[in-house]
Amino acid sequence: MTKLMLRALAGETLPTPPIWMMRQAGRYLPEYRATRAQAGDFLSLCYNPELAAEVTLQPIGRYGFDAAILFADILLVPQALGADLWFVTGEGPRLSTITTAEDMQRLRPADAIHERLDPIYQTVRILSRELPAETTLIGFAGAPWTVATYMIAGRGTKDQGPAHALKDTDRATFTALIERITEATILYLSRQIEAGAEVVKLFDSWAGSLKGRDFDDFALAPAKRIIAALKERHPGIPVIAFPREAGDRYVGFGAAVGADCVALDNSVSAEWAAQHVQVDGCVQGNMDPRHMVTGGPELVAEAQRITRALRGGPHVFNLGHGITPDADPDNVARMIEAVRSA
Ligand code: 1CP
Repeated sequence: MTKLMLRALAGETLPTPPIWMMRQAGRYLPEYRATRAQAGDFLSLCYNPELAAEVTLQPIGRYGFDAAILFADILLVPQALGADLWFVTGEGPRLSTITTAEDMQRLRPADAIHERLDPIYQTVRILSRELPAETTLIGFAGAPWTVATYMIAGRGTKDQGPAHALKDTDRATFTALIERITEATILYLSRQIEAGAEVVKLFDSWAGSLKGRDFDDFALAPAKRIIAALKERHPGIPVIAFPREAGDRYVGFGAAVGADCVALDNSVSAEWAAQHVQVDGCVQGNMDPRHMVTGGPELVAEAQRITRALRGGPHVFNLGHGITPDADPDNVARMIEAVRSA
């Protein structure tokens, strides 16, 4: 019996969709906070295979999700390429910046990443051994544009201004950076697959700020190249692409990049997605994560509305973005119950 998640990704229309949740291992869970404290800090947790596997398994044990996502971060790739990375409590990530050709020259070659990322592959190996038989293991990486926005600005930004500025004023440096991240991402995801990841997801969290040709060149083209390379090395590996806030560019995106599933953020309606995106294949999403904070009858109604709207084709139930630290863990159980009884 094939796992529910893999059946949906293969294009099967199911009576009940598989369910998992972005950031399902995270600060809203007391057991996550305890393990993170034991590790010392967030990055130490990412690089500790036993503890990273433990936090990945926590939401599976508590809720019985259909998929587990490797506990790591998209910013480990920049660090493996030689950028400095640290987290400021209450603020978020900080990195040394890449804004000139000289900065680019100081980065390490793509194939040097494994040295630093080896503990991540070890986490995947532990998980592929320890996950329940019905649970699918998802590996992931950031898409090149999103990773580049952090490497150029040295932090998270509202409008990705510094990355747009480099793109528009020093195209050669910008495209060299996109190229380096693309190569590193292919190598990184290949190793995750070899270690036991059964699906990989590409997070392009800031795809929505790319417009027109920029979207084609820096969201679509790199995703297409990464997916083609992964499928050549690992025939049949399912890939989920998440061009967050792509809006009308969601239409045709999955087919254009060769993804098996397109993850939807909550700025598009499930009804619209059923008509315009799911016609091409599996979609994932897309409940607003704020319902995990507010709960109540609205949570149940929303989970059931989305499930029903996407019931006519292959669907993986998820949120439109990560669950937030202020969410109530009981609301997660209510969401799962609502989806499974819709
Ligand atoms: O304090 C803490 O414990 C850290 C909070 C945290 C967590 C739980 C960060 C810092 N990263 C993670 C884990 C993480 N990040 C996962 C693990 C698996 C899971 O989902 O359970 C994944 C898939 C990510 C992916 C990620 N990291 C993205 C893409 C998805 C998205 O949320 O849009 C991005 C943009 C990041 C960068 C990042 N890492 C952490 C934070 C707070 C951020 C966002 C920074 C910002 O833009 O301000």
